[in-house]
Parts: sequence; C-alpha cells; structure tokens
Amino acid sequence: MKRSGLLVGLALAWLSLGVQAGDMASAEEGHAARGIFLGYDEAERRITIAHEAVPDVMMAMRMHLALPDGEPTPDFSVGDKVAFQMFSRVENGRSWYAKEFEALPAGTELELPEALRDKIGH
Ligand SMILES: [Cu+2]
Repeated sequence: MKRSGLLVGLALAWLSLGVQAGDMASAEEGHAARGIFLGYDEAERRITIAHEAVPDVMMAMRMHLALPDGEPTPDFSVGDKVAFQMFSRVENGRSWYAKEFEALPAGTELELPEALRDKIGH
C-alpha cells in the first residue's frame, strides 16, 4: 500500500513537471522591447543593451541578450536606438534572447531611468 502511494506521488510530480515544461516553451513568444544598443560580443554571440521596462516582464536595465541561431549579427553602432523582441528559454537557468532588431529613428525618446542613463553614458 505504501509503495503504491509513493508511485502515485511520483506520477503527480512528473505530471506537474510536464505542465511547467509546457509553460516554459510558450515563454519563447517575444515581448516587444526598445533600447539603446551598447555592443556585440562575437565570441559569446550576445549583445549588450539598455532596454526600457517591459511591462510584466522586466524593469528597465542594462543586460546581455543572446542571439538565437539564425538571427543575423546586428549591424548597429553603440548608442543606436533599436526595437526588438526579447524572449527567454530555460536552459541552465533562464536565458534571455533578442531577435528581430529594427533601427529606430535617432530622435526617438526612450523611457530610461536617469540612474541607468548615467551608468551607460547615453
Ligand atoms: Cu533586462
């Protein structure tokens, strides 16, 4: 009897893991974001960007974002304003990615906190 209880418990645990994995897969749909391009690290294939707040996802900050396979190397200069999609994948912990970059007009007003602007110098 004890043993079957344990098996049921394991089955339930396994099912709930399955549900979580489903949620995580759907996280790959992108969130629209805008920010200031701060650099590209070719060896790590990731960009550095200061992005505006993304509602319900992330506060404004400077961060690294990896480029997914197939995403062309972004052709921007430091300080350029860009729009993009950000999304996460769970790998070793959660990893954040950026895709579908578009240049924004230089005159675009971005909403970035003063402290962040001071930190990045743009
Ligand atoms: Cu961020």
